[in-house]
Amino acid sequence: MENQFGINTLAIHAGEAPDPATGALVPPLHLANTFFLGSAEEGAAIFAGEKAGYVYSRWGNPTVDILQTRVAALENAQAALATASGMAAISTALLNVVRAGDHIVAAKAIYPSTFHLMQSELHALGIATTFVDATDARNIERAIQPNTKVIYLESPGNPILALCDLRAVAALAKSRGITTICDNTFATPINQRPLDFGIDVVVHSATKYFGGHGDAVGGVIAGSREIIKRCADEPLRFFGGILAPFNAYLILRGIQTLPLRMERHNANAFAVARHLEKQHAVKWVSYPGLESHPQFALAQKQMRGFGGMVCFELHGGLDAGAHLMNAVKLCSLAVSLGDTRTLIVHPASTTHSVVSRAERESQGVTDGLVRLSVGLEDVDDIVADLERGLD
Ligand code: LCS
Repeated sequence: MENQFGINTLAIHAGEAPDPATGALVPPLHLANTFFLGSAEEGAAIFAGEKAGYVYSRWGNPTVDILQTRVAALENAQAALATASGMAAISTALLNVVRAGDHIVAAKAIYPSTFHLMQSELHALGIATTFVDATDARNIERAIQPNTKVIYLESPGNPILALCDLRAVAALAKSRGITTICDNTFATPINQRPLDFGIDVVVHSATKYFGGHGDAVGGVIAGSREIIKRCADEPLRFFGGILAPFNAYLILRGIQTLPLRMERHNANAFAVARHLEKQHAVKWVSYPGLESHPQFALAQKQMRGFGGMVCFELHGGLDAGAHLMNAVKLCSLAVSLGDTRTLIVHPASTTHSVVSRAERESQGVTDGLVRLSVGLEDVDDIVADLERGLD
């Protein structure tokens, strides 16, 4: 199907067929934990891998399978694997490759829980990480050690929207036999497809744009058949971070409108970013579609749209950030992103409060930084709400 249809069609149809039992066009929600094996002989054949069949929902579920096929089609991947959350996708993708004694090179301007996972949890398992400014591939190259097994990227990165040159990093990693993993949550496959640039594995928090309505936590890994099979058969099956079928159903429902929603997210965020650039209270704005973005040229090269995330620095630091959070009415003061509604957050006091001040500032997360997940409302209403706060 991937080769025949455009991305709008795939978002609606990939992985689906009318239910053979009923003809229902909406994918059935299979809640069964366990599946009838038929007979001792059929059961043995399924267990031996000689016959296809579901056994137990932690090993595979028909509703979850539809989501996996759909995301694989959107990311131009051979296969995909759904997980309980974005963090489950990231930890599964990493633990699929790294063992005690191995080393990771990671972009430093990334989602703080991912940073923590590597810096603390994986560190405790004997897996070391060097964090670098990944906006320059040469910094990644310099950090590679003989035991480096993974290069981990997030582009655009959370929250300051720094980009990584996906093609350059993929080429560098391939020449050294290192696996590349890229978190594509902010861009979505509508705006960027890392595998097309040679990246090995894409991870997503499906909690965000995929679901799109703020009502289902989930994650997805996409990559080669071989990598995905290993993730499914080993870390996911035994650490157990699988996606619940109901959340798969909700995320599948969300993905049908992903291309349409991303068009509006892209347009609204662009307009808000341009508007913010003209405000006296704003020191700078980061949005990959603005000419003022330090990697504007790279954004033009590897992104088809620039996404719904905008961040900006207020002149007044912490106090100005707090004032804006309290003054806005339409924008909801809340973490997360990718919802239909506009969400606003002040990272220094929330998402990044777990990161030390020095680390936070080295990632560009200063006291006056504000992050917006621009929603699908009328853009004039979003702008008017922000103006009220900035006044
Ligand atoms: N990757 C990125 C880029 C994220 O922004 C997040 C969550 C995750 C992975 C983890 O996904 P989850 O396990 O929550 O599904 N980002 C959040 C944020 O910026 N605020 O709240 C959550």
